[in-house]
Amino acid sequence: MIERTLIIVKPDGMQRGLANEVIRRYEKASLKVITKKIMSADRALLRQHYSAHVSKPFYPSLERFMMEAPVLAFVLEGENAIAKAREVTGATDPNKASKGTIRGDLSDDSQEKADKEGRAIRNLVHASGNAAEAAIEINLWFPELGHQ
Ligand code: FUP
Repeated sequence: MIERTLIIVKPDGMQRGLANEVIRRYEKASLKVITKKIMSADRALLRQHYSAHVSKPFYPSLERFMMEAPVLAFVLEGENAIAKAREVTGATDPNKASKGTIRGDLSDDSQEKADKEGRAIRNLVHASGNAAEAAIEINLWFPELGHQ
């Protein structure tokens, strides 16, 4: 099935100049960038985007991290785009992410280090988790596209 999914290059990826490398990796997996924009996420947007996590202890540090620098948000389209993008992205904890994935190859951070230092995991990218989340997130970050 042709699907769309939302990717965000987080502040660590932007600060390290990895946006083009990240896009290249999804494109290599036959996913196409439909639209993209650099923007500064504000609190209201992040609270909606991370609505499942707002009440968790790590949320304030996650919000701080996501507001550290502008991010690059983009929509990918392609066959099984949601699962394929998650594969290319790798596991949430970069220390557990496989080689060949964005997080496994390009991030040295880990959940353990982040917890010890009381901060969010710097794992370079966000990729929508499933079809319902993808639809909500695309609408949230790209309302100009109209309902998916
Ligand atoms: P993911 O689906 O990979 O984005 O991961 P989750 O939805 O589980 O978590 C959302 C974000 O919160 C992740 F990118 C990392 C961050 N996080 C932390 O910083 N610390 C934690 O203890 C758990 C999650």
